[in-house]
Amino acid sequence: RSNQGFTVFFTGLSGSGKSTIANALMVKLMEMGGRPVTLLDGDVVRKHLSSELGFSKEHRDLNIKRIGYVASEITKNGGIAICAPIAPYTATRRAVREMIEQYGAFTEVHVATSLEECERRDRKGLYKLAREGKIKEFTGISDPYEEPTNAELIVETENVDVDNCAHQVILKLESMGLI
Ligand code: GGZ
Repeated sequence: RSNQGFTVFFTGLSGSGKSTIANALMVKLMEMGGRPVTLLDGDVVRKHLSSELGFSKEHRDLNIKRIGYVASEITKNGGIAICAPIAPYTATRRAVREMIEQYGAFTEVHVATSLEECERRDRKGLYKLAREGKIKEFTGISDPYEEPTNAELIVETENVDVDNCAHQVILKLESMGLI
């Protein structure tokens, strides 16, 4: 198996299941041993790396570029980076891809839970607040989400459990010769 570093970059709406799948993937990759695995989850990054940022296009882009930079350093050093932000803009995702592909592989995973389903679940009550106008610039409601067209993998979460979604990523990484 190869020793090159790589990044798995999840993108999808708030509440799509990115964090949950990313966590399950992290556990599976850690169990395999070998390279260190670093999870850069949206919430954690916003707390520790992007605490001054809001949700304007400029701030989202800066947030994603910071995540991309950290992931590129991990990838360069032979590690595994798992990123799980919304990353709503195609051009920004492409910029991160280009930064990381200088050093290793980049696998974009679209967690393609529909807006209807995310809003139906509304795990944190944010969609309700967004509909009421109490959260501005909310992705999918009052702010854009540009659907990926070149993701290495699209996972559906509506009839598939978390473990199965994470396993699909593992299979993709195996087929790419990365693990
Ligand atoms: C989108 C928002 C917003 C707005 C707060 N729009 O479900 P969550 O709570 O835990 O995940 C969302 C998270 C999005 O942060 P990211 O860093 O992933 O976004 S981006 O990639 O666009 O930089 C949500 C919460 O922050 N949240 N306000 N207006 N999500």
